Amino acid sequence: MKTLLSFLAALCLLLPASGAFAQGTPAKTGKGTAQVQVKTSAVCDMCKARLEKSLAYEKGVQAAVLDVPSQMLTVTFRPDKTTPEALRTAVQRTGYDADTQPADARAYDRLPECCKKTNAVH
Ligand SMILES: [Cu+2]
Repeated sequence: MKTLLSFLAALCLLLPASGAFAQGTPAKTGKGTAQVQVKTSAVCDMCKARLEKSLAYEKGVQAAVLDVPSQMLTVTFRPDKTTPEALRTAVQRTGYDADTQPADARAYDRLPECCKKTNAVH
């Protein structure tokens, strides 16, 4: 598990510095924060905006950044306020798959055609 975590941490560093990190968020894995990566079914920039906004409203979330090409959502959160499970549920409620968990059907139905997971990343 420890190796997996360091692997994920290394991956994060390789991702382009986008949005939240560039705005001077303190140490990425600073005291009292943790990061989780969730593989989503997001396909475009609209999905990115939708997911990042939705996660930003979740309790305990400090930053949420989606990398569209890899469909990976990186969430920085307070482990004393929320859990990776709750964050994955929030992704599902927004209409996207979260790792192996399928999207909430009703939320998914409300997505515009271009955001359906039958589309390729675009
Ligand atoms: Cu979309």
